[in-house]
Amino acid sequence: MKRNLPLILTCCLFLSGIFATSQVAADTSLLTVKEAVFRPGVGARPGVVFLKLTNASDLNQTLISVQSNAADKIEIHTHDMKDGMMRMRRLDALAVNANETVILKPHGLHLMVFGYTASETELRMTLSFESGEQISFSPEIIAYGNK
Ligand SMILES: [Cu+2]
Repeated sequence: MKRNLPLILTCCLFLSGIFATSQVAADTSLLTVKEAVFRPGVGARPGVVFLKLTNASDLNQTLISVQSNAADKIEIHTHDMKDGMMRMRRLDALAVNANETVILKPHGLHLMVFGYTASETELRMTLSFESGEQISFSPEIIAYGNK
C-alpha cells in the first residue's frame, strides 16, 4: 500500500476540478461510448478519461481491458472513501449490465492513462469486453484550464 501512496495523492489532486463535456461518440453494435474526454496529466502524471458506456443489449457485458495507440497502460479505476479520504482503487473488470449505462466521472469510476505520448494528436482507445466485443473511440482531449 505504501508503494501506491504517491500515485493515490497525485490522482486525487488531479481529479479535483475536472469537468467532462464532449460530443465525441463511438458506435459499435449495442455497446456505445458517449461524451468521452481525456485530460492529460501535468508532466509525467497519469491522465484520466471519463465517458458514458451504454449496453443497449439484453446481455450483461464486462469490460476487461483498455488499450491505446498513445499510452503505455490504461487501468480501470474507482474511488473509495476510506478513513475519511477518497482513494483510488484499480479494478480488474467493470460490469456493464444489460440495458444499463455506466458513467465514468470525476470522483468516481475513471480510466487512468499511464505513459501518454503527447506527440500523438489523437488518443485512440479500444475497450475490450469478456464477450470478445470491442469498441474503439477517440476521446476529446481537454487541457487544464479549458472546459
Ligand atoms: Cu485513477
